[in-house]
Amino acid sequence: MKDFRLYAITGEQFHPGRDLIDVMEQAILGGVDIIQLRDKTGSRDEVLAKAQALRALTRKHNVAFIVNDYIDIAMESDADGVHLGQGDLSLAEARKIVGDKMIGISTHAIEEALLAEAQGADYIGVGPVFPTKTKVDVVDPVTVNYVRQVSEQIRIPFVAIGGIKLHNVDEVIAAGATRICAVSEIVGSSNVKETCEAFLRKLERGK
Ligand code: 3NM
Repeated sequence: MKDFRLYAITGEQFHPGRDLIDVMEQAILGGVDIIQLRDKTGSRDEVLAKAQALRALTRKHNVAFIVNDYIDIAMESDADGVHLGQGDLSLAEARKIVGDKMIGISTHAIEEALLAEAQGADYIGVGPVFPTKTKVDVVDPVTVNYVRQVSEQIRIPFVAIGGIKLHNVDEVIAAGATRICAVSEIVGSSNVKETCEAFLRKLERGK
């Protein structure tokens, strides 16, 4: 698996009137090295079309591309991987379908993180660190304490997520995160590229 530092997830509700591909290209130009398509509202055909467009974009820039939830669309668009939630397909079933593509799993407690690692996840999401309105029906914030716990106990790559902004990311880095994911702070920014560059400067300093 190609490693990554700054992970951007799509969130079209945060950039009305701005084109998805343009916004994600700005994020890539700002240094994002992995992109996830997360679309909870579109039809399957719409999600597939977006996946194909993002696959072309990410290929052009040599950036990893992940599809949330839709394992079939991840395969059909030749994404680099799929991201699953706790309630989704089991890791063993997903692995049978995707082969050596990446599988990421959202975790909200150390037991889930340990299980995902034992079952062969390629990376885990760790969150929501702070309150977020982007993901509905998510658990209460896990705080930076969970980030610290994971950084001490988990060996596979993990990415901190949930309510992460430029003004609070230093705390997350101080707790041991070396990979950061944001939705609203990145794609809702009036200058997506500069926001990504600012996140990366903070990640660099935190090393
Ligand atoms: N997953 P924002 S939190 C997609 O904790 C997602 O698993 C989470 O959006 C998790 O950066 C989240 O706008 C939303 O808060 C993150």
